[in-house]
Amino acid sequence: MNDALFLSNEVGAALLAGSPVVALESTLITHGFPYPANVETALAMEDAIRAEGAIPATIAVMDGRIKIGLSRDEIETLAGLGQAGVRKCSRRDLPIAVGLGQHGATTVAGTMIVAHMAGIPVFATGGIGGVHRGHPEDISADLIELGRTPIAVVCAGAKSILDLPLTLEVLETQGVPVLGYGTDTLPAFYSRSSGLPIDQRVDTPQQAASVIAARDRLGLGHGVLITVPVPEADALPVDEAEMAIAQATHEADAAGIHGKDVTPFVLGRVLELTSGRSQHANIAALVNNARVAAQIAGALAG
Ligand code: PSU
Ligand code: MN
Repeated sequence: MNDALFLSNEVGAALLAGSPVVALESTLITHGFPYPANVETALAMEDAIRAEGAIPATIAVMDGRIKIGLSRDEIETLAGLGQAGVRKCSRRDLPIAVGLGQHGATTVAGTMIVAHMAGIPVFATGGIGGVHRGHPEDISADLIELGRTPIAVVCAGAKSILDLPLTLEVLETQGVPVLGYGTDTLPAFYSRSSGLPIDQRVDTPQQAASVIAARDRLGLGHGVLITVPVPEADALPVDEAEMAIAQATHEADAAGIHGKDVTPFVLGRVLELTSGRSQHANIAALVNNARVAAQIAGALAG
């Protein structure tokens, strides 16, 4: 294996044994949530994966070393460093963080790259990046990575801070199948449906695993997006989410925020504007996605 990678003993042993492993990102710890919700959510996702009989592998760069399977202490350390002390790492950022011995939190794109290097085919997160509202030139590196790296990403769709129709267009261009897990429409993260059609509904972990396995049999090197609606009881009313998102996006434009800072800024403002209610839906989606990802990893391994 690549000598920049440092696997925890537990993750190394699980991969050797062919047991199910689920990769997790670290940007949501440093840039997605405030403390202590970030640590609690990261650990709750790990617990949900273990409860399904799989092993969690949270990924980050620590002092230039790519760690796969962070300890609880390492998760606390990253959370303590926060946005200011940790580089947000998509594809372009990984060589900088590794080469210069920095700390890095992996985004969806960054986590996919590392998971693929380590041989972990399934990854759970909350929302993927996409095309930003009003800024069709701002296309998240997540979408391009999905087009070139064979990892299954289990998510709750994308937040409607993004332009969801344009995001689906880019995914189509990139050749990424978008599956709806128990749904016929694209989930809109805080709410269960955006009303937009996905490519195919699947209803079981086995069906999702069959699509992933067929992608490999065909030698197609792209990602698969598996979208899972937030649990009904935890969804945020659409009006409330929409109002907060519209205002936060407007503020980001007015403040001239751009590049990799847009997503953390908008997510932070939505949290404040909904008095933390968005956080409840967010955490519920993350934990649910971790559980579904573990089931799919189990079906793939079995
Ligand atoms: N969307 C969310 N929560 C997040 C992110 C996106 O709802 O925490 C993070 C993920 O790590 C994602 C990244 O990969 O933001 C996308 O950033 P950008 O839009 O700059 O590509
Ligand atoms: Mn962007």
